[in-house]
Amino acid sequence: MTTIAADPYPWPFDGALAPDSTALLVIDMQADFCGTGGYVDTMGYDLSLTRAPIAPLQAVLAAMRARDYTIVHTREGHRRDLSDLPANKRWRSRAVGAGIGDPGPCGRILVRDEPGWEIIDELAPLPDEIIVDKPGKGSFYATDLDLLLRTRGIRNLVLTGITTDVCVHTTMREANDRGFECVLVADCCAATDRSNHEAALRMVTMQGGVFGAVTDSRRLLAGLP
Ligand code: C5J
Repeated sequence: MTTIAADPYPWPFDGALAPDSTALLVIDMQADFCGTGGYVDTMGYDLSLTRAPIAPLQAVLAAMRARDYTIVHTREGHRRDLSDLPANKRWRSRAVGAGIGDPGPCGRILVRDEPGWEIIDELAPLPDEIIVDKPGKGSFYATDLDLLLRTRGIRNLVLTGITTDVCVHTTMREANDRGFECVLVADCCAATDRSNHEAALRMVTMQGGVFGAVTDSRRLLAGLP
């Protein structure tokens, strides 16, 4: 049995933690979510919250790269002609002064190939790592992520990134319904509101781990085979 310490159970449930069946998901660590002048900054949220996972994530990335785990990065963003941007998503973002598709200090907000859409330098993907571009909050919706994971025989997912309560949670729920065994790494995630982050972690652990389990980088690094 190979597991890591997690709540509410040692993860994964079947003790089958191994690099060939486990992937690290690094969700939306883009300038728009944790960089100065990006989407989250323009909405007026505290960037120190969404930047907090960077250092622990660097340690987890280094350890999992060294052990040959599959690494998947995601980017939320829209086509340059905005043909994949639902009208209500645009309307809501404009209502809070950070219109998706509109110009900002980091280029057009959440638009592909703009500076704000890029993954931050501190967590830049290596050339052989998978990058999944997604128009929505979940990483499975309108992407080939499910196909890529199943083709590699991945069954276990280690979830990190921002934001805990939105894109990370939506992805975890989608993955759990697809039968993937998920763990959320608490200090490698963050929300734009601390209590939302904490609530999102607690939700995972209800009902015996309704969406999987929660660990942290210390316990993950200590138990990683
Ligand atoms: C949001 C995300 N919060 N990456 N996106 O709009 O969580």
